[in-house]
Amino acid sequence: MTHIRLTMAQALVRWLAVQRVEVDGVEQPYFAGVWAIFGHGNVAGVGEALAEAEDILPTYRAHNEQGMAHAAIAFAKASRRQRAMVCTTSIGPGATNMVTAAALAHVNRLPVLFLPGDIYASRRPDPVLQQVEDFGDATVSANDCFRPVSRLFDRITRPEQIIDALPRAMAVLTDPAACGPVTLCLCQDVQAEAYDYPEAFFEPRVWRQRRVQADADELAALVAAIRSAKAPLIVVGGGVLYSRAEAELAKFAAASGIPVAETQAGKGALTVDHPQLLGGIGVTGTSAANAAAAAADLVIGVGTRLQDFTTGSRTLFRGQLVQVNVALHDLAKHGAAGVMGDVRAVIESLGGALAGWQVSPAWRAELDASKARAAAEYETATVLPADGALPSDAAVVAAVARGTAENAVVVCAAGGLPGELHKLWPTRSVGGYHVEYGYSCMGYEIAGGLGVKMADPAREVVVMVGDGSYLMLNSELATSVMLGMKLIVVLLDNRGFGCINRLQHATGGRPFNNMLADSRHVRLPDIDFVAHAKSLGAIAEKAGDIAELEAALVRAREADRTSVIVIDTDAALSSEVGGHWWDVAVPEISSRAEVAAARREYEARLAGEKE
Ligand SMILES: Cc1ncc(C[n+]2csc(CCOP(=O)(O)OP(=O)(O)O)c2C)c(N)n1
Ligand SMILES: [Mg+2]
Repeated sequence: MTHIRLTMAQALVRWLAVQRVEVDGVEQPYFAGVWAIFGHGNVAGVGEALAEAEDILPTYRAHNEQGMAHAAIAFAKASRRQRAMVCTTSIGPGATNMVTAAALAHVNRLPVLFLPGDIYASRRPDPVLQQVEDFGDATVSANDCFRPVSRLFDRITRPEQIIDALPRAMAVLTDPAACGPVTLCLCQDVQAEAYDYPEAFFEPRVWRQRRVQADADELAALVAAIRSAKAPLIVVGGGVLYSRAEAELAKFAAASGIPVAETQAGKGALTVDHPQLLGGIGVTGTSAANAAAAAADLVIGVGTRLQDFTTGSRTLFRGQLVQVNVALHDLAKHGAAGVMGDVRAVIESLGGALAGWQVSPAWRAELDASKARAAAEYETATVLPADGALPSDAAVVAAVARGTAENAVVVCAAGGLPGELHKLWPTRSVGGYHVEYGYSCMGYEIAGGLGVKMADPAREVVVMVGDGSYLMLNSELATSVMLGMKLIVVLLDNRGFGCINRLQHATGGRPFNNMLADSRHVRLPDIDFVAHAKSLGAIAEKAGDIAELEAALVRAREADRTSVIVIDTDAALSSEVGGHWWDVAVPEISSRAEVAAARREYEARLAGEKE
């Protein structure tokens, strides 16, 4: 057996570069590149290896480790988990800056390979700069923070360990059920240590999406349940997109007449013109989808993890629940019956078994009526403001939808916008909706938009972001300019945390610490977002109203680089239409009568006395 003498970091990089993936008959590298912010913990080891390998594995520099990890994760989500990126950092703060992003990837089940530097395996210089010393456990480092938010965690303390660790990492990243973040902590000294690696270790390997076929009995039970259902409903989650099952879903829904409601992660699988699509479901759902959910005697969850926004904190579904999912973890949730299997494989089987079967005309008529009502509600929700009044977020959402390309992808994550988008955004092309609502992490938007653009530079990417989220993490705006990855960013400035302010009001609280004006201050900041965005290299302008926004969108679409359009919106407004109750616990004791009243209402809800 021939051996090649390389440092651990060199071997690692060489191995990553030859991992390939086959998607629809086309083979390409699985890792699209490496995001890197160097420090003493990775510059000499991993940094040297990446510089040598620039031709086979591109390296990208970012401004913030969390931001670059958001870009990597968004890349994987937009690539429907077929491809991923790597993130390498120094030890200590650089590494722990990625922990929030690791949690985001974990919740959303998205693949990303984290390579944080780690303390010396030899302990020679202990405590090395930035080492978090544990008084009682010498094996602990700051990177242990990644453990609960990694699907696979490993610490490389000897160079030959990667021969075992890397294939295991790939197996997790590419498995539909186990998929999520993998963290390999790279001890600083070990990165630089040489070893005689077998040449065969660096043979290119092609990974393919595994499609688990359904168990015959589980499938037969679901077919029987559908046949005897009077009012069946499909709830689609992100699994539909990751399984690339959108065409099969569209066909099955059309043929059977079973209506489809979508979660935040599942939105984007069907386009707005699909006759069976009822729109978003749950707390931020449309009235059509939620009426169907309440009336359904059979709810079929397809590739969804049933988080509380989907189920209205478990108060929305009344019928029998069946979970179609490739992950065991999701199958028995909320007392559901399970069909384990790849979503596409299961839908194909259902289509075959139910050929010729259709929902009853009564259920179809009920759905058509509620769809017509929801269409009218859309017009009310997105109405233009009266002269001189600030627009609602909903009016801005509708204008952005009108003013962007058919192939545009809208990107969002936190604030009031995800709710408005879930209800109102008309998906015009598959994958055109990218809202991270598993972790709903403020600061995902711009960095995430960058990752979405990198996944498919031919698509227009429009990032919708609140002032709060923008201020929390905006620095990858400069990276988007630097890399020529053009974004259209629409920044809705309502001068504070508008959605939490509304939630505070709804739970009886007084306006406190959410809007800037309600927060402790000596001078109210009047933040010039246009100047800020310009300072990072973007084109920026302020739109005074919806008409100006539409004109600015035309300019932004023609521009040669990232543009930021700022528009003031009314913090008090959110769409009244649709929606469902959300369990947010209200204090049992308070000096405020409003809180006491909200508590009484909350208890009535919990007791099921109030709908
Ligand atoms: C990292 C992070 N911190 C806190 C929250 C809780 N949170 C959700 S929305 C929000 C306010 C967002 O403000 P902004 O982006 O201006 O949107 P708006 O609510 O005004 O629409 C907060 C603080 C969060 N989701 N993520
Ligand atoms: Mg705001």
